Amino acid sequence: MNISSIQLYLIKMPLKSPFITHLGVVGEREGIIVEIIDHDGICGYGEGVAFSSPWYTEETVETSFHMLNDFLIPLLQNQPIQHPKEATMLFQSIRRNNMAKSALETALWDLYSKQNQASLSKMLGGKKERIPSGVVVATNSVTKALSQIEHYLEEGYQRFKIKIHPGQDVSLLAEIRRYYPDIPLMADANSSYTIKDIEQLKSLDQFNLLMIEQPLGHDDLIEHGILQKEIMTPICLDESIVTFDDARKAIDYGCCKVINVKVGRVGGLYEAKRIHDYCFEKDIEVWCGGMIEFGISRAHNIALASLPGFSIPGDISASNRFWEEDIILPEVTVENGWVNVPSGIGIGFEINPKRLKETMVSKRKYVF
Ligand code: OSB
Ligand code: MG
Repeated sequence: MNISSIQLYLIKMPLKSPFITHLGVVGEREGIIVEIIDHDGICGYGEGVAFSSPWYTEETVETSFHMLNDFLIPLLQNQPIQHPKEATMLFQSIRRNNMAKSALETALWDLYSKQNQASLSKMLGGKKERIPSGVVVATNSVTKALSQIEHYLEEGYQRFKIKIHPGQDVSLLAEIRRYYPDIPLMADANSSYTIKDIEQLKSLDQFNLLMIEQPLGHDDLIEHGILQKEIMTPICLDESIVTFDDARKAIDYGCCKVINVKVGRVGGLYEAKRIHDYCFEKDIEVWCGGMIEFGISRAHNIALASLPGFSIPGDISASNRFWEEDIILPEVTVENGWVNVPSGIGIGFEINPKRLKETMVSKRKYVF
C-alpha cells in the first residue's frame, strides 16, 4: 500500500456532560488518532477507541499504544501489504487487543479507499445514502434521563438507549414509559445482572423495549441463551462478541436475537463486515454500536452502517452529542433523525488541524 510513514496522536477532550454507567463515570475522553501517509502524500485516518481505564474491555489507551508501538506497526513495517484485509491476517499473530488492531486497520481502509478514489462506504459494499440515528442516555438521575430524552427527541433522534442496572431499572423505565409510551426505547445493562436475576429481567418485558443489551456476563454466551428462552424482550449482545466466531456461535445457538457490532471491539472493519454479512444471511438484526468516539471513528461507523444489513438505528449520534468541537470537518450532524453517508473519497471527512493541535497530548512518528 505504498506506506511512507505512520503518525500516532494521543488526544484528550472533556465530554460536554459526564457519561454515567454502573461501571463508572467518563468525564474526559482520551483517544489515539492514527495517520498513515503513503509515498504520494495521501493520508488515511483511524482511531483507537480504548478508554483510559479497562472498564468496558481489558484494553486501555496505554495498552493500545504499547501494542501499536511494539508489535502492530513493526509487523506492517516488516511486511508490505496490498490490501487492508492482509493486515487483519497479519495481526492474527497477536492475540486479542482488538481496539489497537482496529485503530491501524481502519486507517488502512481509509487510505486504501482514497488510493482507489472511492468512498469507504462504497469500498465496503455500502448501499445507503443516509442512516437512521440513535442516541444513548447515560445518567444516574431519572429527572435528567427524562429531560435528555425530551431534548434528543426534539433533535430528531429515532431510537433511545438507556443505561440500566439492578436498582435503576423498573422505576426508571416506568417513568420513561409514563411520559413517552411509544418512543423506540432499548436498555443497555453492561453486564450488571446475573442469571439469578431472571425474575427481575422478566419483569422488564412489560416496557415494550426494542431489546435489552448485554444483561449478563461480559464474556458469557451460554447463560444469555438460557435467559433468552425465558424473556420476551430480544437480547442484544455487545461485550460478548469480540470475533466473527463469537457472533456465529451466538446466532447459531440462540444466545441472542440482535447483535451490536463495534468496529474497535471486533478488531476492525473487515471482521465487522464479516459479522454483518453473517447476520444478513441469517436474518438477524444488527446495528452499529458507539464508543463515545471522536469524529474519525464516527466516520468509520457511518461507512459501516451504510451496509444493507444495518436496518435499525445504532449509536451513531451527531458530533455535538459529546463534543463542544469535534476533530473532523465537517462535523457529523443529524437532520430529522438521519446522518448522511458522505460520497467523498475515503471516510469523507477531513481532520480539523486546529482542533487536533488543541487536544493533542503527545505524538510519535514511524518512518517506513
Ligand atoms: O455499552 O454500548 C456500550 C459507550 C462506551 C462504552 C460502552 C458502551 C457505550 C455506549 C454508546 O453505550 C455511547 C455512544 O457512543 O453513543
Ligand atoms: Mg453496550
